[in-house]
Amino acid sequence: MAVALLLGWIGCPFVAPAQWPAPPMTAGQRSLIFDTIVKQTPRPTPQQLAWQRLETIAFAHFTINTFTDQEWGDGTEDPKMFNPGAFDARQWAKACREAGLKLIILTAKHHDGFCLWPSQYTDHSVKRSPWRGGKGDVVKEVSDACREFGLKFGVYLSPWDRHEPSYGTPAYNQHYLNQLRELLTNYGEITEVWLDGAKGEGEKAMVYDFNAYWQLVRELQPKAVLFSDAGPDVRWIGNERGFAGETCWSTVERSAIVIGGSQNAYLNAGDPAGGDWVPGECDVSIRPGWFYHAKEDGQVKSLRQLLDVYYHSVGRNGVMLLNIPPDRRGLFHPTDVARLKELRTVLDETFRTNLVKGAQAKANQESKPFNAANVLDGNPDTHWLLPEGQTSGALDITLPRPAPFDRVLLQEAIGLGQRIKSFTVDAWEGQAWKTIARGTTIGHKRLLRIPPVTAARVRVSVTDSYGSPAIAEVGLFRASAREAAAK
Ligand code: FUL
Repeated sequence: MAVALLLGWIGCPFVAPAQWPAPPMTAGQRSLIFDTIVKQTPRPTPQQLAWQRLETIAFAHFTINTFTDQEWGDGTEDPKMFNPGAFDARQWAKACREAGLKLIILTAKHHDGFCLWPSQYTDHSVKRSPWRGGKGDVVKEVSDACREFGLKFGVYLSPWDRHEPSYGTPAYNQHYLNQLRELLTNYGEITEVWLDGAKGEGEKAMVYDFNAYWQLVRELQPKAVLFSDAGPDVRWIGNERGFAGETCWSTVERSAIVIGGSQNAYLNAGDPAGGDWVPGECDVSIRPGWFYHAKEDGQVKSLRQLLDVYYHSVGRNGVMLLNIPPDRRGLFHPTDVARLKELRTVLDETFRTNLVKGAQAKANQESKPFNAANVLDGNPDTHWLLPEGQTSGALDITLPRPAPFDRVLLQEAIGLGQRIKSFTVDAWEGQAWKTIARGTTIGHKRLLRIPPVTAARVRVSVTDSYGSPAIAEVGLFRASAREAAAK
C-alpha cells in the first residue's frame, strides 16, 4: 500500500529525480522510494528523457573519405585532398531543421584520424588542407549553424585511429582525452557524444579507457548523453538499418555488453531484467554508404524505405539517427534534401490530426489524478495508472463520431520506467470487439500501421506488465494519401 501511494506520488505529474525534492516527504518515505522504485526499476535521467523526445536526429559523415571515395580511410591520406569548395554548414542545418531532425552529430574524427577541427594534438587535420587557407574549422561552422537554426549539436570521435602513432599504446588514451577536451570545451553545448566500437580485423590492439572518456564528458558537458554499444546513456540498436526490435526494452544489463562485441540481438531487443536504463538509437544512412559517393546518387533511400525506418525506430521506442553525407562541395546533395522534405511532409500530414480530439476515455479502474482522460491530453507527462499490484487493465475511448484510421500511437509514461510487456487494441464493430493491433513493448512511443478501420470506440488493453502499467498517450491517425502511395 505504501508503495502504491508512493508510486502515485511520483506518478503525476511526472517529476524527474533530479528535480526532487518536490512536495515534502519524510526521510523514511524518501528512502522507501529510492529502495523500492528507483533502484529496482531503472528510469531515465532528465537528459535521457529529453534525448528520447528528440525522436529524429541527423548524422553527418564527412571527412577525407568524401574525397578519396572510401568508407574507411587508412590514415595515410594527404590532408591536401580535403577541399570542399562550396562548404556551407548552414545548408545542412536548414535542411535538417526543415526535416524535423533536431540534432546533428558530426564525424569530427573518423577511423582515418583526420580531424575536422584544428586540433593542437595532431597535424592530420583541416590545418594542413587548402580549405579556407588552412584556417577553417568544420566543427565550429557546423556547431554555429546548428545554433543558428535551433538544432542541437553532437560529436563523433572515433576511438579507433589509424593515423595516430600512439594508437595501440596506453599513451593513446591521453591523446584521445586531449582531443575530446578540445571538442567539449570549444564548441558550446554538446548534446551527444558518439563512441563508435568499430575496428578492422588484424588492426593494432588497444585497450581503451572508456571510463576515463566518459568521466571527462560528465565533467565538461554534464548535460550530454553518451552513446556506445554499452551506453552509458544511449545504446546502439544492434544493426545499421535503423530498425529497433519488435520488442524493444530501454533497459539492458550494461555489464553484459562488450563495446565492439557482437551482442546485436541483445542490443536490438534490450532486456526487461536489465538494471540499467539505456534506450536504443537506430542509426542508418540515407544512402548505401555512410560517406558520400557520387556513384550512389541514384541509390538514395526511397520515401517508403525512410518511412519504414521511421516506424521501426521512433515507432518502436527508439530514436532515429539518419545519416546524410555531405558531398565533395561540402553540401547535402539535392536528391537527399528533397527526400528529407518528402519524409517530413508526409509525417506531418499523417500525424497532424489526432482523431481522439474531443473523445472521452474511461477505464474500469481509475483514481485521480491518474484518470484515463490523461491519455488524451497530448501531454506525455500525465498518465493513466493502474493501482499497484495490478498488471493488466483496459481503457475505452469513445470518439465523437465514427472515424476511419490506420495508425495507432501508444506512449508509456517512461518517467516511471518501462513496464508494459504486452497489449492489444480493439475496435467496436457494432456487435463485438475486434482486435485490430497487438504487440509487446510500448516504451516512449509505439506506432502501429494497421489495415484501415472505421470505428467510434476503441479499447486499449494492457495484457501484461512488470508492475502497474502507466499509459501517457493514445492516438489514432489516418495515413495521408501520399504516405499510402509512397514507393
Ligand atoms: C561504424 C563505422 O565503422 C562506420 O564507418 C560508420 O561511422 C558507422 C556509423 O559506425 O561502426
